[in-house]
Parts: sequence; C-alpha cells; structure tokens
Amino acid sequence: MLGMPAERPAADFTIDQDWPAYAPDEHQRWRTLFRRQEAQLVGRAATEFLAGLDILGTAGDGIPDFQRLNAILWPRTGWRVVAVPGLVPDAVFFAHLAARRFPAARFIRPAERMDYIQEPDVFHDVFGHVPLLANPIFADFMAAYGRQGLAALGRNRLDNLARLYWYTVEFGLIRTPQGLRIYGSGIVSSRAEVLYSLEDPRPRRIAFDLERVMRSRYRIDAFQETYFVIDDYRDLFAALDRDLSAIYKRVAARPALAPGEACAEDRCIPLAAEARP
Ligand code: HBI
Ligand code: FE
Repeated sequence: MLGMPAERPAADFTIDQDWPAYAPDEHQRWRTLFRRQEAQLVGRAATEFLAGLDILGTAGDGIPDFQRLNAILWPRTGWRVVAVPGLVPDAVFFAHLAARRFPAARFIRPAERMDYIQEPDVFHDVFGHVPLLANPIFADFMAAYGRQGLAALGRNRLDNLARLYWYTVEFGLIRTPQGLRIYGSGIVSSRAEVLYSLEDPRPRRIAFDLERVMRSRYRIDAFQETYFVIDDYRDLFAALDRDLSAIYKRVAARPALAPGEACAEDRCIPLAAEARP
C-alpha cells in the first residue's frame, strides 16, 4: 500500500514472508500461473524438476508458505527457502546459496504483468528454482555455486559466474533418452519460452562446456539465442568442484562471445537429440 513503510530487510536482506498477509487475488494469480505452466511442462521439463514439484506439494493451491516448504525440503537436501524483497546484491546472494538458503522474492507479479517480468517474483523463484533443490545432486551444485561465487567476488570474476548461472540454473537444457528436456528456472516459469527452447529451430543448442559458458554474454530481455545442454547434473557439480583459477585465466585471455555467436569448438546438439547410448 502507498505510504506503508517498506519491509526493512535484515543485513542479509531476509524479511518475514508473512504468509497470512497474502490477499486472495495474489493466491489466485499463483494458481493461474501454476496451472498454466504445469500443463505445458509435462513431457518437456526434466523428470527431476517434475518430481521436485510433486515433493514440494506446490500443487496449485496458492502461494506456498515457505515454512511448510522447508519442512519438506530441509530434511531432503538441507536447503531452506528464505523470503527477500526481490533481487539482492550478488555478495548476499552467494552467501545465502553457500549456506543452502535460497532467497525467494516475497511479492507476486501484478495482473497486468502475468507473462513476463524482469525481476524474479515468488512464482519464478519458488516454482522455477525450488523443485530442483529437492534433487541432491543439483542441491550440492547450487551450494558449490554459492561458495565459488563468494570466491569469485574477491577476484572480480563475477561476470563469468553470472553467465554460468544464467546458462544453467536459469536457461539450462538436459539431454535424456527421450530427447531434450528443460531444467532451467527461467524457462520453466516462462509461458512462451518453454516451446521456443525445445522446438524453435532458430536458437543454437550446444553441449555444456564451462569455459564456453563463462565467455558467453547474455541478454535478459529476449529469448535465448544459445542454450547449453548437459547430459547429467553431475556435469554441473564436477565443473565447480575444483579450483577455477586456471579457467578464469584462460577465459580472461579470450574475447567474450555475443549471445548468438558460434565458436569453432561448439558441439551442436540437434533438436531431436537423444542421450548418448
Ligand atoms: N537475487 N533474490 C535474488 N535472486 C536471484 O536469482 C539473484 C539475486 N541477485 C543476483 C543474481 N541472482 C544473479 O546476478 C546471479 O547471477 C548472481
Ligand atoms: Fe532465477
């Protein structure tokens, strides 16, 4: 409400979710978004994502109470969801991830912005990010990402890690015996990009390569021109479970790549890709 004092976040930007304060029309907007995305993700989202959605019981009954989510999530992978006002500074974000806390925006998008929002809201953060935190391998990767993010802060390598986050956590694809599937939160929570990412011939789909991802710029206001494809979530954890100094040096020595730019060493993945036998 106008004039209401803004929530004063703590030093780590957490606020009280105050679940009872959500209005009926806010729960209704969650239900609309949830049912719309759930309907188009069957057969398109990775099975681990769909399994996570079930486990978290965010069946479209309204904006989840983070305390209830955490009672399910924490025993499985040690992760908890904490409420924040919106985007938090990178240093704060990484510190939360390293401590297995996912900072989820408390607000839900307004009715006039149901299709796309620039800043993550509770639907993007909880529907998009939380289900895979129930998967032990992905949960370990996200904690490793937080640790590497804190290390990168001190070495001014943030842009490299932000690119990794963008092209995996937000817009990643995975190859399965049944074909390409979506695990990126930015895609699963986007009405239009689900089909585009799996079926449109225009974007390039290339095999995940850590250095290639770290060199690749991205745009936040348009569909991706390049998607990176993994074969297993272990590929992500393995990529970060080591000292990245030498990689940062090699990446810094080569020019950054534009979002849709091709590279000689790219391993292109055809649309009808099936997992390697
Ligand atoms: N803050 N709440 C929130 N959620 C995010 O996803 C987020 C953020 N701050 C920074 C950020 N993401 C990205 O810049 C990461 O690449 C670090
Ligand atoms: Fe996100």
